[in-house]
Amino acid sequence: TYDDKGKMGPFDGQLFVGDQGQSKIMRVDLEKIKGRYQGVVFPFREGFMSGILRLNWGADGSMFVGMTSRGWPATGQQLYGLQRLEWNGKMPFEMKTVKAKPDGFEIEFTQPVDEKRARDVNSYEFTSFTYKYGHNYGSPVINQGSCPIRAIEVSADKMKVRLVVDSMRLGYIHEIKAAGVRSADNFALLHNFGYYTLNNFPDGEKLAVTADNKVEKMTMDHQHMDMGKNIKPATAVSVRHLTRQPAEWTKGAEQTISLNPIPGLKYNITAVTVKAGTKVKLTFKNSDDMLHNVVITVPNAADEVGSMALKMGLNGERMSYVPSTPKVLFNTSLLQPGKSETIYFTAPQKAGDYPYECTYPGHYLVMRGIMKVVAK
Ligand SMILES: [Cu+2]
Repeated sequence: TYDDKGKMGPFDGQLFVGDQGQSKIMRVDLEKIKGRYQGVVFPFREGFMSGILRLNWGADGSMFVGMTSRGWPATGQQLYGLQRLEWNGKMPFEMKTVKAKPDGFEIEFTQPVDEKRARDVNSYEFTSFTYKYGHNYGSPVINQGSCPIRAIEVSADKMKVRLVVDSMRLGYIHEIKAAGVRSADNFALLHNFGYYTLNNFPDGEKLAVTADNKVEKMTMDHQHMDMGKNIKPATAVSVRHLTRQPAEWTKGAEQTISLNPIPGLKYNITAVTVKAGTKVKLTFKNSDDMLHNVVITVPNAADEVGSMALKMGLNGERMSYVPSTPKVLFNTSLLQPGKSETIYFTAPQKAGDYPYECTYPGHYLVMRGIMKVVAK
């Protein structure tokens, strides 16, 4: 639904889109370049009670949010719901919009920015990517590439930042992170990322790169980025993810667990008991039409690990959405529909309830179970 009278404050003319599965509302700003629409999407409001289906304006300018999770599970745990969203009149510090430029982007903010931080190349990160489209559910992210920033200029009123950006690609989505930008009052952004889909470059003047606006990431950051690329994906062999039976298990596994997804974002088994120290063989067969994994955590860590996975963003899929934290004990790879994987592990020595969950974004709140470890 469009905001046509500034009902949500600074976002007059923008489009709000509800998401059923993730129970959140996104904010979209479009521009027409050479006859074709393109634009940017930001997170707007999260944490609704059920799956969002319909947004509509009330006579008082508030937004009515109609919800259900019947037939498809949602992050909001209620079966159905109706909530009302109202602007409290306070100006949030947000990226109001992002516009394409012939040589980069211009970010407009809702409040004046701190100039020093806004001029700092380390305040931003730009990455382009696309999706591999196909008949299976859940297209993977492919062809990621970084977009180095060459120049930054802050407008006189401090409301806009113009960036000269390399390696922008037509037909690609550009992730725009501005985590380091602060308002003049030193507030962080309420949401510090957005996604711009570039169909055409606009005409217009390019920004001349001068000694004054030129920027370059320090060598140190390049090293960081390279190190990031060399991080072993979670599919590499580790104790957490052994896909071959250990040689010392001469008598084989002592217990076998077979998991598969069932409709409604669930596992076929939601509770399993193992004795402490048991040699376990766990097979996960992804018989579903979307991507899933199995991640076993230490007791009471399911929510924390699930939300860490959610924050992995573009790196998530490469890492099977398994965050690097000691709270993850064992995990399978992220499995494409129709694929199957077996992992081998020794059950913890300490008795307790060890959760297992799918950490694919949006699944962990519902797709989970408990591995109960009992004393031998
Ligand atoms: Cu899943």
